[in-house]
Amino acid sequence: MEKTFAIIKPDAVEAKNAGKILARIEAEGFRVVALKKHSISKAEAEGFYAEHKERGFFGSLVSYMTSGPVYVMVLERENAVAHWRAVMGATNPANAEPGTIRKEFGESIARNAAHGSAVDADAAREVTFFFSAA
Ligand code: 3AN
Repeated sequence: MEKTFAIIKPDAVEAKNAGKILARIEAEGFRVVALKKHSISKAEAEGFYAEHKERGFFGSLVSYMTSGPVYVMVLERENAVAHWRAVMGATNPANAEPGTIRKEFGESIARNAAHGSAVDADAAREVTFFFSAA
């Protein structure tokens, strides 16, 4: 069994889509290992997205991720990292496949409803970023 880290982002929580996204997570066979509603601080957002700090959208990304509460989660199933990325769909909802979370709930590339770790090593780092033990 593999674990991944996921966020239901501020736009989806604000739009009351968190329950629908959680239902989809369960329908996809994930076990929710850990879950908390959390208001991300500026320092946390800057650390979490440090790989993007030179990008033009970094400031707006940090503002957006701190604009309202999120749900942070540890999810487990076989092939969890790749499967959650597939269920989320492409970063830009306009390019996401029909039936994916970002196609259904994402507003734009900047407000795209969900986060998922890109690779195993990121998942391990991201889980420990928000959870002391999982
Ligand atoms: P993903 O979340 O699909 O791994 P990344 O790691 O390239 O995508 O980007 C992290 C986050 O930064 C995205 N989820 C999105 O919210 C934001 N982002 C990425 N590219 C852009 C962009 N061109 N303009 C605005 N925000 C962006």
